[in-house]
Order: sequence, then structure tokens, then C-alpha cells
Amino acid sequence: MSPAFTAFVAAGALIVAAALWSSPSAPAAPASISGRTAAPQRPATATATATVSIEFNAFSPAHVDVLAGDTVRWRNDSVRTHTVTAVDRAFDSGPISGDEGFARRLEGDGAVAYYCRLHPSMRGEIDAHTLLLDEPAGPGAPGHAFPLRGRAALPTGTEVSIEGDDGGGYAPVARALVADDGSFSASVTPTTTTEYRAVRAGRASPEVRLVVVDHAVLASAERLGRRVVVRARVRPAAPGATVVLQLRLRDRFGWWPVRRGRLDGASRARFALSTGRAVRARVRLTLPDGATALATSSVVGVGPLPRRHGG
Ligand SMILES: [Cu+2]
Repeated sequence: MSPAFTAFVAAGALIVAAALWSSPSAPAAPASISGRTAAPQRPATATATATVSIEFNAFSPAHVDVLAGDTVRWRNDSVRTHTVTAVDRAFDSGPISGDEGFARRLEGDGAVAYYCRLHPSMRGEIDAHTLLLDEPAGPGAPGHAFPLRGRAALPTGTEVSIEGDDGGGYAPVARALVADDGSFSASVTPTTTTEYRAVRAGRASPEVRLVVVDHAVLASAERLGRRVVVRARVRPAAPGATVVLQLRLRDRFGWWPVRRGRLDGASRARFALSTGRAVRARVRLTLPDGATALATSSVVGVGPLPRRHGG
């Protein structure tokens, strides 16, 4: 379980559920329930480092998009000596032998073409941008809000427009403000696979593609003595994707995430609970954050464990 998810569920849901399962007769009354907290976001940094491998006769990747102010680091992974030399001679690494490297901070935006003086057919390019969007964390779902994040080499508080194109050309779909650390985020709601870009004052980030898939989650529940097993299957198949088991807790007025898992190679997951109580459950397909919903199963349930008399 990742620290992020621990933080997410530790807000109350897992504690409630744990108390419930371990002592079904005791009233579940934790001191406080903070509910659905926002999923912790990966902290963005004002600058980042991109790494380019120098191979035997090529730079890999040969094209890199960075934010103005980012540093590019080249590492010689080959047995030959190479150079990293700007075509306009703005910089020249000098000879780099195996296992050595070279770094360069890109101050402004624009394209920088470079090559190897010793093997002039080896060429590469860095595009430094004012705005960059992160690659989406996974496929989105039609009609479901999806978080987009990015970085900007712009002052805190600058407003950035997020534009989307799902076939009819780019149009504004969201706005975002640049935070102190240069990051920005916005929520978009695609209906189909869409290209996005961030725009400010005529400058646009490279576009990113959000693939949109209409997944269905099929769930079933079964009581096996004191154990309740909830099984889920996702179609179309999404092996490795994150699924969250939610329980309807009568005293808590809502659905609570109590377990998180990943779909196996057959796009299935299985959750086991130990409880004598009646259970109403559903299974939700989410982004890796465990919080952004992509699809939700119907409600499934089992009755309570029959009471034993006598003995
Ligand atoms: Cu070379």
C-alpha cells in the first residue's frame, strides 16, 4: 500500500471499517471522521531534470520537451567517446568517455539542436517550453472528471488556459492558476479521447493525449462463513489498474473505501473481509491515486452470518 493511499484512507474510512470488522457488536464511534479527503498530489517542483542517454551511435531520446529553466543531463552509456555540441556552438561538452556525463540548464524557451562532433550523424533536439503538461496518469472515462497537471515558467498566480480537442479543433475547457512552485492543475471532463494543451499569451505547451475508455466493473459478493468475498472484473481488460472496494456503512451515511487492489492479468480482483454483518459493497475502478473514479460496479451484498443458538 502506498503512502499516498495510507494517508487517504487513514482519514477515517479504514479505521471505521477496521473497528467494525473486529468487533461487530461494538458501536463504531471513532472520535472524528474527516471523510473523503482529497488525494495527496505528487509535489511538483519548479525545475526538473531530463536525462538523455548517449548510445553507440544515437542520442536517446533524440527529442526532449522540457520547461525553460530545467536541466538536461546527458550520460554516455556507450563504449565510444562522444560530444554534446550545440549546432550554433552555444555550448560544447568536449569529449565525454564511457560512464561520464554532461549537464546543461536551458534558460529560455525555444529549440536547441545539438550533435556529436566526433560522429556528426548523431543528432538531437531539446525543446524548452514556457508551459508543459504532465502525461495523464492513465486512461480517463467518459463523463468523469480527470485531473490534469503541468508546470509553467511563469509567475505565481498567472492564469493558464487548458484547451481540449476531441476532433473539432482546440477550444478552452478549463483554467488553472500557477502555484508558488510553478505547478498548476485543472479538472477536465472528456467525453472521448482528447488532446489537451496549456496556453498562455499565445504560447502553448506540447499537447498530451488523454485516452478515454468506457470501462464496466462487474462485481459479485459471496459469504463463506465469517468471510465475505467480493470479486470484480473490469471490461475492457485493464490489467494492473487500481480498484477500490467500497462499503456502505449504515451509521456513516455513505460509501467508504476500505480496500485497494490492482487488477490481475485477467483483469480481475478479489477482496476478502472478515465480518458477520450484512455487507453492501461496490467496486470502483480508479486512477492510480485510488481516488479519481473511472467506473463503478452495481451494488452487491450478502446477509449477516446466521446466529448460532444453544451450544
Ligand atoms: Cu559521438
